Parts: sequence; structure tokens; C-alpha cells
Amino acid sequence: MIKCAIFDLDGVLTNTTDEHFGAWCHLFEKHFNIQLDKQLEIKTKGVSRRDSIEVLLDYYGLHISEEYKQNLMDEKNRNYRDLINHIDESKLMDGVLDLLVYLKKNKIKIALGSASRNGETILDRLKIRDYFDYIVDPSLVKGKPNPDIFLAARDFFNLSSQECIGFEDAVSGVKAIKAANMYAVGVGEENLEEADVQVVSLVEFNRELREKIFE
Ligand code: B16
Ligand code: MG
Repeated sequence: MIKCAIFDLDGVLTNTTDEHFGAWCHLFEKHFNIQLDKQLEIKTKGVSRRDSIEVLLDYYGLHISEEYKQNLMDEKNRNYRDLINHIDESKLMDGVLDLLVYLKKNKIKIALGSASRNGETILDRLKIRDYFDYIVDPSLVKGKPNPDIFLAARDFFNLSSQECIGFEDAVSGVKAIKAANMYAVGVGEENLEEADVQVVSLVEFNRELREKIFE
């Protein structure tokens, strides 16, 4: 029986992929006069800020000092926070609120398992913070595709992996859920072949699968 639902944030509850990638694009143009290849967006989706910058620097064969790297990460985050400054509950993805209400009603624990260090701020802006029983601190655990983010939520509630379900939009995130031995729901259009099941949106999940999985 499923007792806990662990949600990725970006691409599942809201969509700020454009803002994340836009912030990286701005940074690389300003510092290296490079226009980022569009295919890098998918490679940075769901992975931590540090892993993202490593992917981007590697791709262009750039070698920089640790101090410069740290400054760039801080600047990217300032760019990103400027871009998300305006968001509110209208940025909630379809089906999210309906699912959160259902989970609360059925006494299923709700956790955030995002790689983002801005997770709590974004939940506040989306006005769904109060639904969450636990928010994993991504700065304390290894990033996806490592399972640690999902295991941290499981352990907080003292549950087994079989009692947890994860929702993810990125390949790295689905890999993390499966490495944690949990049931993985892939969300979105991307090819998430390792997921146990994939839906285009949580509206489809609520309509086709919710009762079967939680009751
Ligand atoms: P931050 P998720 C991820 O969110 C994003 O998909 C990814 O693009 C970003 O690099 C990562 O969060 C870290 O975000 O810079 O805010 O700490 O999909 O894991 O919710
Ligand atoms: Mg995501």
C-alpha cells in the first residue's frame, strides 16, 4: 500500500525549465560569448546546479577555477530568481492541486524531492507549501540520478521503498526513483522508458491511474 508520494518540482508541479535554461544562456553569453546549444537543455533538466554547470563547461571544453565556477553558479541563481520572481499559483501545472487535495484526504504523506535549492520558495509562490509534510534538502544529499533524494524522504517517514511512489519529468529523476526501488510515474512528453508508467500530465494520472494506485 502506498503511504507516501514524492514529487519532483520542475516539470511536475510547475514548469520553470525555460527560466533555468534562460538563466544559463544569459550567463554563457555574457561570460564566454557562447550561445548554448538547445540540446543542452535536456542534459541539465533535473540535475543540480553544480552538475549542470559541469555539463555545460565540459560540452564547450572550458576549464575554469573553482572560485570562478562558484561565482558563475551564484550569478546563474540570481538570474533564475529574477526570472521566477513573478510566479504565482497560475504557474501550477494541470492536475496538481486536485492530486494534492486527494492525497491529503487519503492521509498519504507528501514530500518534495527536487534537485532545486529554490524548492521551498517556489512552493510558497505556488501557494502549495502547506500540503507538503517534508521537503528534502538537496544540499545534504547526492543529486539525481543517485537515489538519495528519494531515500531521504522515505527514511524521514520511516517507510519502505514499496510504500513510496515518485513523480518525475526527467530521465535522471526517473533513474533516481528506480534506483531507490520505488514505483516511478513519468510525467510529460519526454521519453521516460525506465518509468513504470508514463502520463502526459497529472490530469491523465488522476483520471486513469490514481484510484488504482492509491486504493
Ligand atoms: P537550483 P527539479 C531542477 O529541478 C531543474 O530541473 C534543474 O534544471 C536545476 O538545475 C535543478 O533543479 C537545480 O535547481 O539551481 O534552483 O538549485 O526538476 O529537480 O525539481
Ligand atoms: Mg524535474
